[in-house]
Amino acid sequence: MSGLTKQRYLVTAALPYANGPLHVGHLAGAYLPADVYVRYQRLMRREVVFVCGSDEHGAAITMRAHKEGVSPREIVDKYHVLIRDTFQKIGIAFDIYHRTSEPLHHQTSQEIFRKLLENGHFEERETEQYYDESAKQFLADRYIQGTCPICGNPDAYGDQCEKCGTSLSPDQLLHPRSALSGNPPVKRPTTHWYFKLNEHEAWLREWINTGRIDGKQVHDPTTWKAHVIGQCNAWLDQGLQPRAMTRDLDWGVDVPPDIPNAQGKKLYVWLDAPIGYISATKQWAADNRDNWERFWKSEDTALIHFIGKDNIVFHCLIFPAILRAHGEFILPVNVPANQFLNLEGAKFSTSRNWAVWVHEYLQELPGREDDLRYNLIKNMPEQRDSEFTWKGLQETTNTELVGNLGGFIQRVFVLVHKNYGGVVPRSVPDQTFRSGWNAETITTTDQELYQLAKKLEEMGAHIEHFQFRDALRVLMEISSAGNALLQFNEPWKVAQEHPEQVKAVLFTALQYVVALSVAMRPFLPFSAERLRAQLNLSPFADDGELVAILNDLLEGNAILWPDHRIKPPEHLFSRLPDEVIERQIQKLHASTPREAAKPLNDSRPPLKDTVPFEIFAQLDLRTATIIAAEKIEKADKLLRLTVDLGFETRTIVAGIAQHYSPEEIIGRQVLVVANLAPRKMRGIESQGMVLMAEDAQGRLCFVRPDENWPNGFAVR
Ligand code: B3M
Ligand code: ZN
Repeated sequence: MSGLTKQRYLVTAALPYANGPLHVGHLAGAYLPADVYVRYQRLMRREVVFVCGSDEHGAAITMRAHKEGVSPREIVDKYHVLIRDTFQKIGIAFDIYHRTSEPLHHQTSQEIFRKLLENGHFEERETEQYYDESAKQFLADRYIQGTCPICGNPDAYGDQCEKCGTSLSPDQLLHPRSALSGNPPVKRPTTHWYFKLNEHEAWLREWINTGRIDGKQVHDPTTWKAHVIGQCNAWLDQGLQPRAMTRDLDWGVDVPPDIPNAQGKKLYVWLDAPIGYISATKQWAADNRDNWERFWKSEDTALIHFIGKDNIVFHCLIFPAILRAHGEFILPVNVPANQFLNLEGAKFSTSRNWAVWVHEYLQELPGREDDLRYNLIKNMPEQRDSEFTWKGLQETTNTELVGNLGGFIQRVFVLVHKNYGGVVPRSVPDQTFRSGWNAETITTTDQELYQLAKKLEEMGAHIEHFQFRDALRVLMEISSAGNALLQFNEPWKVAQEHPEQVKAVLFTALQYVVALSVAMRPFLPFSAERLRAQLNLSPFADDGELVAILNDLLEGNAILWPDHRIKPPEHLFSRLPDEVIERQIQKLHASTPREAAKPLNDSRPPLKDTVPFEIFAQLDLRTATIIAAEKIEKADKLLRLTVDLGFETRTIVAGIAQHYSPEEIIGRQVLVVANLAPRKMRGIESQGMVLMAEDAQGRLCFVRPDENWPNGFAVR
């Protein structure tokens, strides 16, 4: 291709915010692909360092601390440990799992900030920003809530409406309020350092699309994913603007204090977080008596960022611009971002607890790390969004791991023990048998060894092109061919008449098993290690095992020799029973807030989070009377009501048709939420809401004044 062969690899995986546990969507998005890639490179004896760590700054952390009523420090300490341990238990083989709260990181970030400032890459700008007078602080976008101008959601955030997904700026919110106090914020002037991203637009466009900088080829764009390049170009086409790289906050990396006006200013989290990759490398180098600059300042290093698609602009445009503005650093040769994984037909949602938490999975399904890894790699959202389902996990485990892969290995072990007492047989050269790749083809062990090498190369090529699903498919094709080899030659039947042929078939099958044990390692590290032990081979050193067997196979050499003794058969995988899957499906549904009330003895719904009085006061509740009611065609739950508010009449669509007939409610007094954003239901605009009480069976009754009261008066 482009002759961009590199001497070493620096692989990064997005630094998770230390504000909550990991779910399987995170794994499939960035960590598993990175881990497969790194493990493969180690098996190819390539120098690779794999860094990650906790992202401990930013509103994600302080919001969580605010919610739990503890300090940001307590939050990051708790989740850093939980996440680090979870990664380790699911087999993500980082060389270092660092933290952005470490002094080394603060120092590194400050140095880079200073260099950018000295080189004239910032401009100081004064702008007006929202400030909470009672909390006495400026408000990050996330800390401003208000009504979404697009969908009317009253709880949209200053950066995004989570209901309709629109990204917003705080100024677009209607009726903004502070998430800290609930008060309307005021505008105050403040000064920040803006990185002149606009000055980098031209070379970024060239670099992304052609892989060239100043005419020099530094990456191969044909290996980049189309959706990554597409997203970058969409940003570039809108024109890049200067971006504020500092914030008024009290948690984060300080702007170096000797810089004028630094007082109270912190680095923007998206400036310091990617620098976390550099500080992690520095710490790794210090721990291993190595030189970090080999990895960040040498064109011989391939820097690769594994991330989810929501981080593309930061890793493909903003961070590269910062690295280049700094002047000493290399740029990534690829950013193989994944799309999103969904869960049982819906998006993962931390707030609704619609998630499969990895630490809980590890506890509740012990010993099934590889079952999960396999399923997630098979369904990895490489090119488009994909989905995790529990039934799917059961299917891949029982059919593909237990049935295909485990079944083949088990049969070989059993046959070798039955026929040869567990000792690898010595077969005569050129003995022929049917090939596992095609029943019609008569083959020899030599030809099969060559075929095996070709398949391993095919698998490796997919991994090098970030096609992990395809690589896994090729792995399973090797196992399927092994099964077919046994099926076509039936060594259990012909043992008596054709002992030489049986020897050759089982000898060949053993070579397949050894090849699988190595090829499984990137995807299924736990089972690969167990299989290695069963084969009575030394444990993995992750140091060129794959390239070693490839060289042997290509030279026509066996990779397991006659007279070697293997251990007795043991199952590598086990079936996932229905009960386990059913329990997990139930748990998932039971733990979402809406469902939570049902199965408990006390079937009253759980209390919602406390809200400040100011939020309650924003609701405009009024007395009203229903003056007309009618059924709505083809909507058997809805009634169309006309209510008199004293000063006007309104149409309200209410989901009460299964509880009340229109006739029985006309003339009834009710309470109405009068300032609810209008909503269309069945084509009718509903201009408010009638308050109802609901019991455990879902029955409804009206809430109303206890004596006849004039309409249109406030309820408080
Ligand atoms: N913590 C955002 C995220 O988890 C962020 C990634 C940082 S990578 C430098 O989506
Ligand atoms: Zn919205």
